[in-house]
Amino acid sequence: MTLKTRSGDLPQTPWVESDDLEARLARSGASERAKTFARDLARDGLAILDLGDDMPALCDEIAAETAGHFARPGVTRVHDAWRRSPAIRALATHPVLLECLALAYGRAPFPFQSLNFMRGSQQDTHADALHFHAEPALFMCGVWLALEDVKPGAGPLRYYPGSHRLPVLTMQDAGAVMGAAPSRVTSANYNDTYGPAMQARLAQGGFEARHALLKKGQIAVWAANLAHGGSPILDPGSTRQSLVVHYYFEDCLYYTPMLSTPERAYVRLPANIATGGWVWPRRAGRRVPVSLKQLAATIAYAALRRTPRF
Ligand SMILES: O=C(O)CCC(=O)C(=O)O
Repeated sequence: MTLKTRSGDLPQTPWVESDDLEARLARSGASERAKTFARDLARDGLAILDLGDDMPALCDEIAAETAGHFARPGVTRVHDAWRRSPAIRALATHPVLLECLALAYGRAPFPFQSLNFMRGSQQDTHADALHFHAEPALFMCGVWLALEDVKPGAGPLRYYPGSHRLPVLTMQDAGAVMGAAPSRVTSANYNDTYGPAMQARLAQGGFEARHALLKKGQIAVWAANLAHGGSPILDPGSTRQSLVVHYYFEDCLYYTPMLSTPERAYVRLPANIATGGWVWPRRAGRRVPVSLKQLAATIAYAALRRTPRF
């Protein structure tokens, strides 16, 4: 399968979000597995992928390479362990996964951050499009890997099939009063506004929750605007080891909607896990300026993540 790489030729809407997905698939020459993946993602906003017999061993490597983080008291979630975990980088850059994402979106994907969980996250229902979004819209997705079989009482990933087709919900849509400065966003105005507004939309649309009871080594990919979160942990002693990798796509403007106002996007300079460098945000093929403050914060964060912490 080939992708057009000249910026003017790139799709403005991910193929899975467009009406002519089938025509694209027919012309693609992609594998049946990749086509099924793209159709599932288009229909439900979440698709499950099996990458083969090597996956359980890769899961064990990821668990071993990140175990030290979780040995520290109270740590259940680790950001960006990929910088010191070859196994996370191997998963994030798996050629079949990248092929499937490229087919589904029509642009080349790149993994930009990782999160490891020891237990269920119990995270409130949200769409990633509030936290990481792009211009053109919806060129972002999440990849979730089960590092062990997920048990029903361990707080499985919960998602609402079809909810990715709803309009993107912003903090402003949810009724949050936002100032010009990013620091005005608080967990209180997030919890008081975004969470209830999301629940109201799902109830109004009649969306029903489904739980991703994946086997060790299986992957779920969700669309940027899919409503999802972590369900309650019913078995207090349970683990639910998992890895999330977030992806952006080439030649977009990357920003954090939660810290943006309608007048000013909080532009991001995402890492590229495949290269260890950064990907400059672009609009219509042209670089978009990133503030010195943002540049310094990005470099400082990356340096900190390289430091051995266990
Ligand atoms: O793993 C989970 O329980 C939820 C993860 C999640 O919502 C996210 O990474 O956006």
